[in-house]
Amino acid sequence: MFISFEGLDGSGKTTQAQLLAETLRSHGRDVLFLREPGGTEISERIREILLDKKHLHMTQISEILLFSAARAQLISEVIRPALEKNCFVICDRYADSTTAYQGFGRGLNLETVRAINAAATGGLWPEKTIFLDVPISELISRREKSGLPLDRMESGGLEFFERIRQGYLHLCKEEPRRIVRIDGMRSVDALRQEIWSVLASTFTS
Ligand code: T5A
Repeated sequence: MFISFEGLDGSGKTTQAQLLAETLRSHGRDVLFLREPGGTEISERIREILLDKKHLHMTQISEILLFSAARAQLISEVIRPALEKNCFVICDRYADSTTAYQGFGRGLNLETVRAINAAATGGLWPEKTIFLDVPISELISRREKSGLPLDRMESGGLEFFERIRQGYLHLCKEEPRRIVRIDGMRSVDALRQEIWSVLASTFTS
């Protein structure tokens, strides 16, 4: 089974994706936890290029092709082989990030984004996607508390992130059976429980 987590930077996806992986392991399941971009030698090298603030001049088409190249490599080397062994694959971001960030955020033509996603994924999509929805004001406050510097993608500005959030909401409406919006303004434990109950029916069906 393939499950992805989506949301804006700092929305708590990684925390929840890791908790889900731990819970599934405690139920005796084989689980592979991955983050995008990354997860193979080639994909990790592409990640460094994409997040490096030295590369502020990267063109939008280079950006989408690099995210997609990292994904194609991860699917071929890691995700498909794991799914063939009946492993649970939990991915912190997947191709919905490309639609939200490069399509809605950067403003690339959505048909072009769709075609690139189709080529990179070869039609492989998660059974369920959890979208953790958190207001941008809360994300800014979490980021300030963390004291961490912004990477290249995080330097896009407030309007960029508002467009991305609208993109995710659009995707939730377009694919309501796959993508589940969860209000991320709750405690880590309350979210963990809600996500588990949302996914429980998927695990047993
Ligand atoms: N990108 C990626 C694209 O543009 N296109 C693509 O196709 C893909 C795949 C990746 C960047 O690349 C972009 C999106 C990104 O900008 P990244 O470094 O991998 O960047 O970072 P993110 O995926 O954005 O993840 P982050 O690690 O920054 O944030 P998360 O995973 O959303 O959040 P998390 O769990 O690390 O939590 C963030 C902070 O909030 C706290 C945590 O303790 C942590 O400090 N927190 C909570 N606080 C209050 N309440 C809760 N419920 C909380 N849950 C967590």
